[in-house]
Amino acid sequence: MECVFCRIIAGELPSRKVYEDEGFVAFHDIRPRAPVHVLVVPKEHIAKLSDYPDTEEGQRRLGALFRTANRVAKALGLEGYKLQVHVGEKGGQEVFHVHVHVMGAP
Ligand code: DGP
Repeated sequence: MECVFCRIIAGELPSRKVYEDEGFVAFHDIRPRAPVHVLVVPKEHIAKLSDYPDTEEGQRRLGALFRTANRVAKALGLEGYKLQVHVGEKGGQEVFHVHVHVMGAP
């Protein structure tokens, strides 16, 4: 397995996990840019946000990603926060497994 986030999800690499359910996991970013900076990651491997199919099913999965990001922010006690997604190399994406950055201060 080459994808670093798939390896974290599989438990092959360590992470500071803050949330997990059947479809998603959230863990602290290794290079935090805010007092609280976690990544919300779907367990399914999908390389980038723009790869979600433009179908009802694709939109449901995309919606679930953002609903989970809100749930994680709430669980971390963040009243206000920033959600960030880098899409593609030219969008600053480094890890090609979809993830939402959740950044804020408790
Ligand atoms: P980006 O692809 O640019 O949206 O950001 C990827 C983020 O993932 C970056 O902020 C650093 C973080 N990251 C990269 N590798 C690891 C890792 O092995 N563990 C953790 N916890 N975070 C990582």
